[in-house]
Amino acid sequence: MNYKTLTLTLLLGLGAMQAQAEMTMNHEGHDMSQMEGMTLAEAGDMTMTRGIITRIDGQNGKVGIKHEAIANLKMPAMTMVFRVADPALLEELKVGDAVRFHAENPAGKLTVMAIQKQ
Ligand SMILES: [Cu+2]
Repeated sequence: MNYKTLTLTLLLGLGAMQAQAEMTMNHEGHDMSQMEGMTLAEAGDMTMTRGIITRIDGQNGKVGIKHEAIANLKMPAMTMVFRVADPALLEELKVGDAVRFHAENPAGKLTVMAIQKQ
């Protein structure tokens, strides 16, 4: 076995292991996706997405955002309502504001963790 073949074999082996790990995770359901989210947050993944505020409901801790694609959630661009981690995040904002925000999906509830005016 020459060096190139060995490298290729190793890469294929890694790919198979990764695919297997992903399949295992899919079987775990919600608990696992929650843990994944926490791991990403701990790793400092604060992917910011741009959007426009369409609705503010401070009392219920909700905000409507017309958002661009959210890379860390693999979500396409759309207009939707998010929960906010802390209603205080909405204090400085009003409908029509252009913002940058970071959203996560703990326990299947899409939540804005951080938001700021652009
Ligand atoms: Cu969305």
